[in-house]
Order: sequence, then structure tokens, then C-alpha cells
Amino acid sequence: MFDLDGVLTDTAEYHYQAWKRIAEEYGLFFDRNANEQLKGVSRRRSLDLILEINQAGQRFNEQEKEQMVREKNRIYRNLLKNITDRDILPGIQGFLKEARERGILLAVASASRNADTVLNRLGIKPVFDYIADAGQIARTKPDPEVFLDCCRNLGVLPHSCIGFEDSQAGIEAIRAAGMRSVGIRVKVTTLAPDLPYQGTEELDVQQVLDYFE
Ligand code: G16
Ligand code: MG
Repeated sequence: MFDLDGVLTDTAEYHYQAWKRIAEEYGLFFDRNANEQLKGVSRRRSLDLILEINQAGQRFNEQEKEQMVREKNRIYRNLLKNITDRDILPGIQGFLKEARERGILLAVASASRNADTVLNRLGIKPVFDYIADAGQIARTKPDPEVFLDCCRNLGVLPHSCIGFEDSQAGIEAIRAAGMRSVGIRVKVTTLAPDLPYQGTEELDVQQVLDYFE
């Protein structure tokens, strides 16, 4: 089960550009360092974090916050038009192909409501047996819900699954689901991945299977 942003592709830069435009428009501070905290976090939670950093939670009412989130998504979706299969992270295509040839089920467990659009633009949607719909997931990572949703829909038990994640919240979610975790350049603050890699180009199907055997 694969996280999208940071594992299959890197949309973090586009999320950053979209939030930066919103921050400028509303007179809020936002930089790349702050953007790190938004990785793997839902859209609305991202806004709340930006407001927290600015101690501006009270400055906007609910309607304004919804407007900001809507605007951010419009800008982000416009930027997504730039994405092509060249944006698939190195090694991923070969890794997915080999896993599939070995009969391993593949799923996407992303917090993004735009996951379908991104996967279509990358051209890798057909590779997956199931793509979780973030719009149907009530609790985001570090809650295990999205991973358990994948298990249910694939008809498999969590202990026979491996999750691939780049965020700390994602690694916690995988552990809470009772699955094994592979980390891609995770900035560990609480829980280390079972099997850490420094980049997607290092991924090797046989190595991952041997490790969790
Ligand atoms: C991704 C990004 C997050 C983003 C979230 C929601 O998570 O890492 O920064 O806030 O999706 O995206 P959207 O606004 O498209 O619904 P993931 O789980 O793919 O790493
Ligand atoms: Mg991620």
C-alpha cells in the first residue's frame, strides 16, 4: 500500500506553491519549513496548522476558512496540469511492475482527495487493484483508517500487508493498522519505519519481501 505524495510522486512542491499564494493573499507567514509539517496531512488540517503557526486561528471565521481551503485547491488543481509520467519518482515504475508480475496486490493509501487525478496524470492508475477515496475517510493519518480501508477492499489481513510512507504520521498509521512499514526518507520524530530507505531509487522487491519474510 503506497502513500502518494512523497512515495509515488512529489506533489509537495505544488501544495507549497498553492498554500504560499493563499498565505500571501491573507497576510500569513508560510515557508518551505512550515510546508514540511503539512506532508501527509489533510487539506483542512493543513490550513489549521498554518493558522496555528501564525497564531491566527481566531482571525478568520468558519466561512472564510472554507473559502481559503477551496481557493487553495483551485490553485493546486491548476498546477496539477503540469504533471506527466516524468514526475513518477525514480525506481517506482519498475518496482510496481515487478510486484505486480509476482501477483502482489497493490493499493494507494493517500490523504489526498486529488489522488485519482494525480494517478491519471502520472499514467499509473491501472497498476493498482484499489485506490482509497480520501473523501470517504473520516480520520486521517496517523489514524490507521485509510490503510484498514485498503485491507478491507483488497480482502487481506493487515499483518500480511506492507505500507510505503514518507511521513511520520504515515508510519504511525501503518503501525496502528498492524501492518509492516517501509519508509522513504522519513524524518523520524516518534516512530521509525521497520525498513528505512533513503530514496525510491533504492527500492527492491526481493529485498523488501526477504526482510519481512
Ligand atoms: C497529501 C499531501 C498533503 C496534502 C494531502 C491532502 O498526502 O502530502 O500535503 O495536504 O495529500 O491533499 P488534497 O488537498 O489534494 O486533498 P499523501 O497522503 O498523499 O502524502
Ligand atoms: Mg506522503
